[in-house]
Amino acid sequence: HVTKTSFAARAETATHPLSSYLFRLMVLKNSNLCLSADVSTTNQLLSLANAVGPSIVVLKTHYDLISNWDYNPQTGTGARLARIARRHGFLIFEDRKFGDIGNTVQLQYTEGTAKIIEWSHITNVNMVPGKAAVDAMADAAVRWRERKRYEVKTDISVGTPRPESIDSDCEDETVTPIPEYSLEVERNCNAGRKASIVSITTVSQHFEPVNSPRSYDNFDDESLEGIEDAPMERGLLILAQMSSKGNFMNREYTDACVESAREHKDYVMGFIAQESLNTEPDDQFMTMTPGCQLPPEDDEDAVVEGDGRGQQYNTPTKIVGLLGNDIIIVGRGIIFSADPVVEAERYRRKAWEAYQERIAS
Ligand code: 5BU
Repeated sequence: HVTKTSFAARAETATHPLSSYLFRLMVLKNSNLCLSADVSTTNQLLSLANAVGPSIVVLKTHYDLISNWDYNPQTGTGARLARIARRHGFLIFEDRKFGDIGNTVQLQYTEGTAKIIEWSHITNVNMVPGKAAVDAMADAAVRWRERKRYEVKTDISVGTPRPESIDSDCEDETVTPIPEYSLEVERNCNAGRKASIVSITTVSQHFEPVNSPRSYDNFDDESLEGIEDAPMERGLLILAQMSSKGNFMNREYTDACVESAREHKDYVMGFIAQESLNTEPDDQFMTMTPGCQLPPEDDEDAVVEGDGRGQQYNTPTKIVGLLGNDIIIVGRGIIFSADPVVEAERYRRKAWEAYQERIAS
């Protein structure tokens, strides 16, 4: 199912607004590269994102690999990464591989320490527990978007409704008003399932103006030309196939993933898979593919097979050209190279050439 349709044309027909945005970004940056930023500290993550930003269209995170992840929603690691993403024009993809009952994944997605939905445009789900996980995440995303639109309209941020009993003893809690705006913070303890206002904030705390002062030295303003803001949307990739040796994702499982994606076209952007899974004329899904490495530049015929720990590698040419995937996901191939910026460019070029050859053939 290798499509020869260009990314530009697919931007026009994509059913998901984030997919459409991502296709346009790909055309603008001549890039179908996703960096898997598997580093250990917040500083490493942010510097890498800032340095490699111009070459990539997606940055994949495992937030739980970061030893000092700062959970503050306004000033923490997620919010800072989101600002870098906005500056360079790339989407953030938290590779969380949610895999539990619907109610639990919904809470893990929107609540808890990391509040992934707040800073990550895209995340993914392991569908082994069944389709309900996807349904629940789609539902959470709809409610998130409505809440965000409400916040923008009214300048207030609304907390997630909680069962009455949990909030009933919150009277003792001291809630500090945000001094900058010196507005009374109202805490509605007994709102039950009704949304309660927990803090007042301005739109600019969530959405930094495009022409705000840049705090990163090596950022090239020119690269922003033509890049518009990502739509206020969230997207999901279904984990349909894995790169690791001996994985249990068989055809029946993969088919169920495709079925679920078709049921949620306005939320599911596509798949993490090893081949394109668009089989029906209406299928508009994107495929992102991990397990990608290039042989060293001075030994291009060398074979890179795996990492000795179950990972299996293919080249960008095979992944994009032969198997029809859209975006390559590269981690150690770039991060562990002598110069990640130069190496990211080499991967970008190879994957883009493979795409150009695919649509020209
Ligand atoms: P690598 O360093 O390029 O091997 O890293 C690959 C990344 O992609 C790493 O973060 C994995 O967790 C992730 N990954 C993968 O390798 N294979 C898969 O099938 C899926 C994710 Br899903």
